[in-house]
Amino acid sequence: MNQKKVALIGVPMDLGADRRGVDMGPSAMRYAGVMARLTRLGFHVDDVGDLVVPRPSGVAGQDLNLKHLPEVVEVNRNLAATVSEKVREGYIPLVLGGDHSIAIGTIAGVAQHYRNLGVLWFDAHGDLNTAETSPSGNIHGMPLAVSLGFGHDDLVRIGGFAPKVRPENVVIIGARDLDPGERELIKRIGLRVFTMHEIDRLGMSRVMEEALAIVTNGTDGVHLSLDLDAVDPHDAPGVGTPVVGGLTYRESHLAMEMLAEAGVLVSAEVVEVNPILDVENRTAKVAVALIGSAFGEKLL
Ligand code: HAR
Ligand code: MN
Ligand code: MN
Ligand code: MN
Repeated sequence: MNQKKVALIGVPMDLGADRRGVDMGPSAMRYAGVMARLTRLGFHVDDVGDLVVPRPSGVAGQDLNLKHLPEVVEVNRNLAATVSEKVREGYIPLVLGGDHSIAIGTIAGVAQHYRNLGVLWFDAHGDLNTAETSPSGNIHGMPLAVSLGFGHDDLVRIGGFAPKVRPENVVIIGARDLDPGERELIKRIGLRVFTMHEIDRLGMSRVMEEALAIVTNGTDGVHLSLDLDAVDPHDAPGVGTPVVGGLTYRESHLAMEMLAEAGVLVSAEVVEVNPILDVENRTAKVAVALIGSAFGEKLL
């Protein structure tokens, strides 16, 4: 039998965000036992280690409302190449962030092989800003826009083609903090966003049924982009931009369990874990537990 293989790729990057500390996310998730968790599920796990993240070169990109643009581009180019190589070798890449700007590189690498990629984007935020709409200039608020083909050319063209994904193959789940420009883009391109309001009304089970139907319709694989700030700060306090009113521990697990049952996952990233702001590594532990569920761990 062909054993399923997972490639762990750490990206200790925090230059896409204002608050320092998410660069320690990969260490925190390794410490919380991500390797053993996946091995126990029967996966062959290859930890390729951490990518090199350059020191910030001062104020480059500020004038464009794109903080640390050259560094973010460099890291994401390397990440795209690493992810693409691992997919070619038959691995499911699992990227440990790092701030959410690294989704640009992960998706660029995966989309090289899956030209009709579906994306499940769990987040309190939309990550649909461009330099023109961003209130902060932080690139971690932009990666989904970039993957859809909106934003600065240096970001959009990573991997040599654009867009990486189409709006009809993407859903956001858990949103509760959307900027005006993001709302406008969502309406313009018809992106399906399951806000907390819909999760409250329909329940996570129905939301995931609908979300999975969308991301598997006419696609050749599904990418999971899991921002830990989708989870309520009560359960995941160690994130840079917490927003009250998020997913409960069980709602987030149910979502991952249903994703695993669908059997469509081809790549994943887990981002925005900030050990500096955490309480006894709680958020990294939640992250690793959710990874377990997404990769097939069952309660019985
Ligand atoms: N929307 C805000 C901005 O663009 C905040 C985005 C922030 N944070 C994240 N990404 N963690 O999901 O600056
Ligand atoms: Mn995010
Ligand atoms: Mn977020
Ligand atoms: Mn609780």
